[in-house]
Amino acid sequence: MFQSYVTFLLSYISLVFLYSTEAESLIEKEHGTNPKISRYWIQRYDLFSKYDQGIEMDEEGWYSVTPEEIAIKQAERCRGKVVIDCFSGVGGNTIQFAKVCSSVIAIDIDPMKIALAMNNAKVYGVANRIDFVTGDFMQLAPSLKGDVLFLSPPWGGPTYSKVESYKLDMLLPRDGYSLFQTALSITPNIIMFLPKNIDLAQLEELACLSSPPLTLEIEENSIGGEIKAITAYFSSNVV
Ligand code: MGP
Ligand code: SAH
Repeated sequence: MFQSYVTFLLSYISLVFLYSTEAESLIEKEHGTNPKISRYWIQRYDLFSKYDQGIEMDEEGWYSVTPEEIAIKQAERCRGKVVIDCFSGVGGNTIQFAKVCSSVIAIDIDPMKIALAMNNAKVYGVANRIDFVTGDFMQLAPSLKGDVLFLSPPWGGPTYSKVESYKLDMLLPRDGYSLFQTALSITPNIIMFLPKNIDLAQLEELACLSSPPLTLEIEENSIGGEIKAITAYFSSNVV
């Protein structure tokens, strides 16, 4: 009796094991061969070190998420503050803010992104430290209050790097000037995550939209020696 129970248990465990390895290799095959995803999937542990613990992505999430090492650095600058992540995506930045900030509001217009960000925040054990909001940042802005605004808007897809000099009016859902003016109505402490080919002179113009001009610090973000993006820190000296 005991022997047949053990045999049954062993067969059940091997079936579950076989099924899960098969499921994993199916996902690996799907992501590894999908031309839109494979180049990001190869970098999955740079994006989320806990990728294997249940991280979920969609296509836009794959090409937009802030690599973890960069998100940690950006979050460190906001330690102890109330941060609004205005374009949260699948949560690359939101999760790191939640670890060190006093509170985090994560906004995204796409309900699927909010669902993915919630799942991913659970993987990192920080979901209960985040207020998730599905909505349009531009419309929600008048009701928002926070110490720091983090803007990582859509850049128009992976083709952003085809132009020599990326202009602020190429950002979505509105041009960078309108986005920045809206952000300024909430706080002067604004962080923008932008393409590596952004026109730096235009960022100086943004700083001058405030009087006196905001201080502006530009940070080049690299992973393994390769420049990935640029972070612009605007502030009236609070950040
Ligand atoms: P990339 O240049 O598309 O990727 O984006 P990669 O792997 O550097 O390509 P390579 O083949 O040139 O090596 C670089 C980083 O920019 C990504 O990891 C994202 O963090 C960020 N990023 C890219 N896009 C298209 C967006 C976007 O639309 N919005 C935001 N917020 N970030 C983006
Ligand atoms: N920083 C994020 C990636 C953001 S990608 C991360 O690390 O995961 C940009 C996000 O902006 C997308 O998820 C898109 O759905 C969202 N978005 C686009 N228009 C928006 C709007 N008007 N208001 C709020 N979110 C918007």
